Amino acid sequence: MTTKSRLLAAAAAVALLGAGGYALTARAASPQVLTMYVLPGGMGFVGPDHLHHDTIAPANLVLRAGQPVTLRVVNFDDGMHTIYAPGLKLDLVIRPGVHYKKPINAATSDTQGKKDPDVDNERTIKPTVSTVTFTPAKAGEFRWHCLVPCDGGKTKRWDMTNSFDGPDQDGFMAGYFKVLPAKPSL
Ligand SMILES: [Cu+2]
Repeated sequence: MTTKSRLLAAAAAVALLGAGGYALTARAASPQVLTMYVLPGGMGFVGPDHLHHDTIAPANLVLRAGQPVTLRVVNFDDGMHTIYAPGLKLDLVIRPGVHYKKPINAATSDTQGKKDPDVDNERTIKPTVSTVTFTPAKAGEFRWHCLVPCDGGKTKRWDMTNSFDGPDQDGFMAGYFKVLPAKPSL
């Protein structure tokens, strides 16, 4: 960097600081990033039937009206899911995790007589990340749920049965976005 360009850079920095109000506004507009995880049956939470179920966690998130948010959903399941919240005009399709060939390892449980086909199957899944960025328009409580009939097999799609407040089980394939009122402008 030449002396002249250093001076120019310093002048630019001073100009930015001088426009303090604008700089603050620009920073506030960058999206809040929140991560949710999709856990397949064998890794998911335990339901009242004492079985592990497909789970999206955390199921409940706090957002702010007018504040952009990027949802990152990391899917460790080989199935597709969705985060559908019509009140927020949100319909995120969560791409399935991808199977890969597991190297044979004498220390893994499948060589020790503890065969659990579900768990062995799940250990060979490379997670995928699906993202969506949106800005909640108004404060309130918005329920989401998964539109894909999931949680099959021995758990008999219990996740897909109704909670007290809507379709699918809260804390497994349903939850809430709590949107706080917009921050008053400075
Ligand atoms: Cu689902």
